[in-house]
Amino acid sequence: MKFKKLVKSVITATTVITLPIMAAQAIAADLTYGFSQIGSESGWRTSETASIKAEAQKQGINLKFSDAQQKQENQIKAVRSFIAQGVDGILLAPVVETGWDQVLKEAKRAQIPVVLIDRGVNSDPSLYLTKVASDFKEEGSLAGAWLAAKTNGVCDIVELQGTVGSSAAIDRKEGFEKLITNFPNMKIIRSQSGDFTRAGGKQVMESFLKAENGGAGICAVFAHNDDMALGAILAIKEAGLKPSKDIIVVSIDAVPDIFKAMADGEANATIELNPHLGAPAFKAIAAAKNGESVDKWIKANGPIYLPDTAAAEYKKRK
Ligand code: GZL
Repeated sequence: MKFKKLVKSVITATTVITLPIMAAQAIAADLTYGFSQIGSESGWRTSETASIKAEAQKQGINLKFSDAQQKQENQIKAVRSFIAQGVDGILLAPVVETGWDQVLKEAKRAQIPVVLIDRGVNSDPSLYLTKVASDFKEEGSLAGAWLAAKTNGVCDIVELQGTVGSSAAIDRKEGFEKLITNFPNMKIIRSQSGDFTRAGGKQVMESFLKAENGGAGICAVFAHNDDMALGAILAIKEAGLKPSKDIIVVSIDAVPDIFKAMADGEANATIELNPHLGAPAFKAIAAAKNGESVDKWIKANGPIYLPDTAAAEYKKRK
């Protein structure tokens, strides 16, 4: 009798737990979101896309995905298409900060909540539900502070900027520059966009090396993302120099390959950028639909990683 009672209570308990989960998934299953993604320009971007798609699948959300190949006009077209399809919510990773007012007004008029993913816009905050993104100024400031400590505040720096006009590039630059103004002997001697790609980082670094006497005048390269840093490392090696020794390499994203470069003694530091932005985005839309207030900025900043833990981190992340 006792065993039967135990089995019965376990079945009841499981049913009690399972039902709400099934109900939640059932509710989620009726949800359709549109996701306008920038592209696949970097390792970080592709892992962010994979993470958001996985989270949607886990929650039983139907996610309509659009890859804009880094073109704003493709993103605007995608958002308009999501509005026409009457989706329940829109995730938008805005490639640049400007030019979104009109399409965000159209989404608002259609009463479809828009969540900015990863980057920001300079539109009125009333036009979107929230922004789920890192504080890029903090990332730039952290990179600058680490470099100042590494070089005792004496360093001529070349900078590989991200996509021109993107909030990530604008704010990382601002944070880094603001920090190094505290050190009179730290200055950015050359700065140009590599568009967040490896090829772009390599090409621009090659031009910096040529312009700076083969690299003799360069103490460090600050790259707005790891992919450009990895391209720069190739250029530094092709110029016959040792990356991380002759030229210090500091960047942002914490993609697996930068950990490999650090473990191989070719890079010095990376700041983690959280790619798992799906769960907080979906939670914000659900909260808004539930009549709850949602912060205008849901931050997701990460720590700095150095060579001492790189091999272990690479093993974990590759
Ligand atoms: C920053 C993000 C940047 C990454 C790059 O949040 O927008 O875009 O740092 C990516 O890797 O291209």
